Amino acid sequence: QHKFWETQPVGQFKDVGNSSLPEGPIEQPTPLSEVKQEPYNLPNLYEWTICDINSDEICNEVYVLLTNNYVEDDDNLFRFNYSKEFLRWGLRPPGYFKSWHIGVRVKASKKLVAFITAIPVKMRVRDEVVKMAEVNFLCVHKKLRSKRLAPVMIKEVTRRIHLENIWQAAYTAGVFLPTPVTTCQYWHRTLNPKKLIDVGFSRLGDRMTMSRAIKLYKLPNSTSTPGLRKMELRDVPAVTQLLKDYLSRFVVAPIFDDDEVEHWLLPQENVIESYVVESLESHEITDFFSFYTLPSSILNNQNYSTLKAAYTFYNVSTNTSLLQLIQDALIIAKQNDFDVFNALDIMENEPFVKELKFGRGDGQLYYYLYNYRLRSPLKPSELGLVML
Ligand code: NHW
Ligand code: EN5
Repeated sequence: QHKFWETQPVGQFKDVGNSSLPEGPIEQPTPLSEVKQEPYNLPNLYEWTICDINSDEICNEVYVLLTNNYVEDDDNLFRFNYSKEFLRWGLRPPGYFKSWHIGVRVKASKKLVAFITAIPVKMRVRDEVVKMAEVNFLCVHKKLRSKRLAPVMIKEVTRRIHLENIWQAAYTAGVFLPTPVTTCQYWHRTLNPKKLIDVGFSRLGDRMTMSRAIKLYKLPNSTSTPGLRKMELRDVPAVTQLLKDYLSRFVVAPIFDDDEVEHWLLPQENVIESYVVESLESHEITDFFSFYTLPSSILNNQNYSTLKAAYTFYNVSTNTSLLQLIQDALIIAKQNDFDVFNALDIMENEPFVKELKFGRGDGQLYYYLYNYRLRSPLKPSELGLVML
């Protein structure tokens, strides 16, 4: 059934519900000298390459591969269209390894036909802090699918992660594999109803007309939270502290230091936006929200070629209700011409998606850990991790 995944140190379907198995690593690390020193073999026509994302030319090759071959929705109407600046942001956090940006080229033509990446992250699972990799952007060109290239790529990224003495990983996928840590639901807040309906992203339900939809999703012209402003470099220590305290509530969550908060949250146009609430009296930072920009290509539409989507990232509320913060995020996203604002039902997101007129998506996102067993699956609300 899962000829590859059955061989890997992940929770197996046969063990689901067996709460007698211990929590923690499934297999122990081996001495680094015993990690395979040479790359795995690829089929003869192909070769490994390190994709130096700092190079404009190579970054563009990766961008083109993903733009044409990365994740689509169930009906193949949309395909994620990560921008080059976004890829640079997502792939170069503090301490990143360039050897973890792995490509496959056709030997003869040098055409880039497959890609997989990992970045380092400090993850907390209950009381244990574990150095992990986050694996993402696995992509095989459409013409090379179903040839068992993906397992080779996964083994190769695993080997390079092991060479850095890291033995656990986290990853997400829209497909169901052995065995999810949790299953999350996508929710979508319509900002531009006319376009979403025109491109098939959403439909007018029964007894809903276009003018009623436009009215239903209308938002105030300006934000309501006093002291709300864009995050600046000087806010980094306060935001790190808020995030540290907040993420400690979840069963699985990353641990970010100041450098990581600066990298992941400092605003970058068309990549990541963060807003803080600065108390008008004490000038303390009491709350913040953030969202990233991830457009999708619209496949086969006469009028539109891209859907501009915002995805909620990390939010912390202490003085301002989360509901009001996200309402302000929606207003800012609307002002910035986003068509839709997306969220998963992780962390404390479920109540606000229900209150703020998000609609349930047709996609789910499964979260996985590699070489780390949990006694039982988590609820989405026990998860404090967002992956790009
Ligand atoms: S999820 C997005 C993945 N990418 C896409 O969906 C893009 C469009 N699709 C493709 O490019 C975010 C291909 O269909 C891909 C599969 C490349 C997906 N995760 O080569 P074969 C991520 O990037 C298994 C894991 O013939 P293909 C996360 C499948 O179950 N496994 O298929 C990535 C089967 O194994 P099985 C996946 O269609 C996490 C085998 O691949 C998978 O030509 C990676 C078939 O291979 C997926 N999304 O190529 C794991 N999709 O056992 C990291 C399929 O069932 C693990 N498969 O026979 C951690 C490693 C690090 C550890 C460190 C200690
Ligand atoms: C890992 N980092 O399926 C990446 N998206 O719901 C891998 N649906 O956009 C993650 N099918 O429901 C892969 N509109 C998993 C995600 C793959 C992409 C995907 C879903 C998530 C999505 C949209 C469009 C569906 C188009 C037809 C959707 C309905 C929204 C509607 C708004 C108004 C109120 C009712 C709901």
